[in-house]
Amino acid sequence: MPGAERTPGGWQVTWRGCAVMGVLNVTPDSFSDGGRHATLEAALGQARSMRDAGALMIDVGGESTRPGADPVPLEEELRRVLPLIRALVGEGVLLSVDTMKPEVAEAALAAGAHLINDVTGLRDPAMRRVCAERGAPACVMHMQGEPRTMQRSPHYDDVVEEVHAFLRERAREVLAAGVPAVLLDPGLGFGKTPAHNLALLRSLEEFTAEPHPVLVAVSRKRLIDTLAGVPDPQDRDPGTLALHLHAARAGAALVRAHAAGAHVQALRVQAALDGPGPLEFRA
Ligand code: HH2
Repeated sequence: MPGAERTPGGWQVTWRGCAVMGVLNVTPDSFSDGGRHATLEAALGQARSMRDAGALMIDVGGESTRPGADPVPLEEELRRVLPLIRALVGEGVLLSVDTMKPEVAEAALAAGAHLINDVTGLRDPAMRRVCAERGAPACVMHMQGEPRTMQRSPHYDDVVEEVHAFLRERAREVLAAGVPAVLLDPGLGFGKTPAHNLALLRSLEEFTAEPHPVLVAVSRKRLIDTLAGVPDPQDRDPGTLALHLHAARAGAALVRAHAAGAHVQALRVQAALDGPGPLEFRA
């Protein structure tokens, strides 16, 4: 599993194998965990349990990106995420913040968060500037269109080639703006049909061959319903695990998951199976 070490200069993350980014949405309307962490205590409890289960980092989000979600005003998003970020930074948790707003990114990084996860791929130059000035790495995700309308009629001539070209170009642009490091994410479910998502999952090696770590995030998404007939997002963790284990074997550095503990366990077992040497274990 990758290691994260706190050094006097900050966190040092070694991307070796695949790690877990635990999802923590403090929103009333996220598609699978909306309303579950409405109080600071509930959110902290969930974050601590994911950390204790071995998640490398926690991804805090205060605005749902599901298709058709209503935009959240800046003040409201800040009100949702900042107290939680401050508390978790105080507990030494490695923190990513899922936001599309440069103002939220700025406040989150000023409060001690470590990474910005922007589903718009840092297309706003102000977002690139904030990350660069604060010396924060960023996750660059591909999305066709906008969250509200992205699932209406996504179209690609060659989804793998187009998403790959977008990520390569955007990574170049973000790094050129002075952002110290990027993670790349094909953005499964963001302006993509089930066939597009499957094509990307089957071609992940093309992305993981890039010099940047790759994040894969299909946790509880509708693709699992399409593939296995699971209408309730709460019931989709087994399908999520199957897809994320596949992603890990294809070289993903990070999987974003609601069921963080189950992922840590499954990834450890898979890593032991795939490891080069004789299995070492305590009897
Ligand atoms: N998916 C969601 C949110 N953030 N970030 C990245 N990098 N990649 C993703 O695929 C991704 C993401 C959607 O999932 P969730 O947070 O569970 O739901 P909601 O957006 O409704 O809060």
